[in-house]
Amino acid sequence: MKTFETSTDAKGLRVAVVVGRFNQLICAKLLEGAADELTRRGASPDDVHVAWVPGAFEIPQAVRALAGSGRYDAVVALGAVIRGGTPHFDYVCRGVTDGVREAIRDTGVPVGFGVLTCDDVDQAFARAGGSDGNKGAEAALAAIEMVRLLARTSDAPEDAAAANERTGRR
Ligand code: INI
Repeated sequence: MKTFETSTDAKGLRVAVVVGRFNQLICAKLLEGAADELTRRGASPDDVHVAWVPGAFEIPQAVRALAGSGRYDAVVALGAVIRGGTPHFDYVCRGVTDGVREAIRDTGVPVGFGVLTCDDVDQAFARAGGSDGNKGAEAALAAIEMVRLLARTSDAPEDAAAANERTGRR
C-alpha cells in the first residue's frame, strides 16, 4: 500500500477563523482552542485572523468570502447551535453545514468544521474545552492536515518505509 504523506505543521500558514457570536461564551472557548492549536503547531499569531459573525447561519457567507479571497491557506468555522423547542435548530444546522460544504466545493480551500450542534448547553460546554475535548482545536487541526495533504496530492504516494526514511520517522 502507498500513502500520501501529510503533516500537522502549521508553520507559515495563514488561517482565517470565522466564529459565531450566538452562544458567545461557548464560541469563545472554541476560538481559544482553535487559536491555541494553530499557534502551538507553528502558525504565527499575526497570521491567524478572526472574523466574528452574528450566528451560525452567517458563517458560510463569511467562510466563502475569506476562502475565496486568495489570502488564506485554510479557514476554520466555529459556532454553537443549541436545540430549542422549534424547528429553527434544524434550519440553522442545515444552513451552516450545507453552506460550508458549498464554500469548500467552490473554492477548494480547506475549511475545518467546528460548529457544535447540541441538545443543550451542558453538552456544548463539554465539547468546548470540557470533558469531551475542544472541537475548535479539532477543527483547526483538521484544516492544517488538509492543507498539507492537498499540497501533496500531485506527488506520487510513497511506500510507508520510504516516507519514514525521507522524513526521519520510525
Ligand atoms: N445561531 C447560533 O449560532 N446558534 C443557535 O443556537 C441559534 N439559535 O438557536 O437560534 C442561532 N440563531 C441565529 C442564526 O444563526 C442567525 O444569526 C439569525 O437567524 C440571523 O440571521
